[in-house]
Amino acid sequence: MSHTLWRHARLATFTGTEPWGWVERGALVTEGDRIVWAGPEAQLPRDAHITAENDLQGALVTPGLVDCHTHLVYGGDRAAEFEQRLQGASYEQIARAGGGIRSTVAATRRATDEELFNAAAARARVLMAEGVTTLEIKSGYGLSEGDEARCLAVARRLGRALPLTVRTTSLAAHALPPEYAGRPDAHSAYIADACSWLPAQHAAGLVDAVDAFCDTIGFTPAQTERIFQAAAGLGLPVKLHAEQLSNQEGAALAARYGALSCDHLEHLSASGIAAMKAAGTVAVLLPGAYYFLRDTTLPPVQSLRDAGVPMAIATDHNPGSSPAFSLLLMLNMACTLFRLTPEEAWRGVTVHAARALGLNDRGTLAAGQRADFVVWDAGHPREMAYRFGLNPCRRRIFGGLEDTST
Ligand code: DI6
Ligand code: FE
Repeated sequence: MSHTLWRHARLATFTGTEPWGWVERGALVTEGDRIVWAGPEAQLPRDAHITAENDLQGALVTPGLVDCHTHLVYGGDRAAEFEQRLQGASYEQIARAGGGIRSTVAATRRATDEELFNAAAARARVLMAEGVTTLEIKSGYGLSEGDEARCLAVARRLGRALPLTVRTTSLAAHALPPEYAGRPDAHSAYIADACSWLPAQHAAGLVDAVDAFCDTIGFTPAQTERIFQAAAGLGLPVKLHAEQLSNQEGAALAARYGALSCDHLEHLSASGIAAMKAAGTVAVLLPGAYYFLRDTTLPPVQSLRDAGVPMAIATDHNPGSSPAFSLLLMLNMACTLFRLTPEEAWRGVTVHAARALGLNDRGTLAAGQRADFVVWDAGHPREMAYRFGLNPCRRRIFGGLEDTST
C-alpha cells in the first residue's frame, strides 16, 4: 500500500498534553483514508516506505472541521420573518402564530427532492470551503412520514455526492405539523406517529441518531422521553435541543438515555450539568442562534468548564434561528460571546464535535484517525478564532484525497 508523507508542517494535533497538541516541525503519513503516523518530522520512522511526498513549507495543519449540528435540508428562507423580528415580534410569537418552523415545513414539502438536494449541496460546499470535512444534518422540516424520509434521504445522498462525511439525525419531534393543530392531544398524537416512523427510517439506513426539541414551543419532557424510548428500542443514540428558551430539565432526561450531546443549553441548570458529566454527554454550544435571536442568557460556560463537560461548537445552520454559513465565524463568536478560549473553541469544532456525533476516528491528528485535515494560510489556529470574515483555508484533504472542487 502506498504511504504519502506530508512534511514540513506545523501541526495542531489536539492530542497529548501540549497546548493545542502542538508540533512545531511536524509530519503526517497517510495510507488510503487513514493517518498512519503523526509527530515531529525528526522522529519519522526510517522504515516508513514513503511513495509520495508533499512539502507543506511550514504551513499550519489542523484536523478537518466537524459541524456537528445543522438543519441543512430545507426549502425557502425566512428573510421576511427576520424583518418581522426587527419590528418587535419575538421568535416565540411568530412560532405560535403558525410562522417560524412551520413556514419552512410548508416550503420544504413544496420543494422537489432535486431542489432540496441542490440547495443543500450548495450550502454544504460553502461549509466545506472553510475546511468542514464532517457534517451532521437533521431532518425536522418534513414532519410527515414521507417528507421526513425524503429529507433524510437527501442528506444521505449529499454524503455520497460530496467528499465529506454526512451523519444524519432524525428530528421529527421538531414542531407540531399543521395538520395536527386543533386535534385533542395533538402533541401526544403526533409523537406517537413520529415514533412509529423510526423503525422504517432505521431499516432504510437513513438515521444515525435521534433528536427532539424539548421546549415550551416544542415538546414536553414526557413527549421527548417517548421519542428516546423508540430510539433506544432500535439501538439508536439520542441528542437533544435542550434548555434553549427555557429550563425543562431536558439535559438530565437526555443524560439518562446516555445522550451523545445536549445542544443550545442557554438555560441549563446545575443538575443538568452534573447529569451530563456523569453520562459523558457533550455540550454543543450554538453561538449563531444565540446571536441571531439576540438572546441575553448565556450558556453556563464556566460551570461546564469546571465540571469537565466537553464543549463543542456548531453552526446550527437553519433558516430561522441561525442562517449561518461559516463555522470559522462560530469559532470567533464562541470566544467573543461565550468567552471560550481559542483552544477550547478549536477543540469544539474538531475533537469534541466528533464526540458529539459518536465518532472516535476523527477530530485529532494521530495514527489510526481518518485522514481528514486542512492546510491553512495562517501561522497558528488562534488566528482563525481572532479574525472574522476571512477564509484562510488553503487545502482540504478528505480521507486522504485532496478536494479541489471548492
Ligand atoms: N431550535 C433552533 O434554534 C432551531 N430548531 C430548534 O429546535 C430553529 C429552527 C427554525 O427556526 O427553523
Ligand atoms: Fe438546531
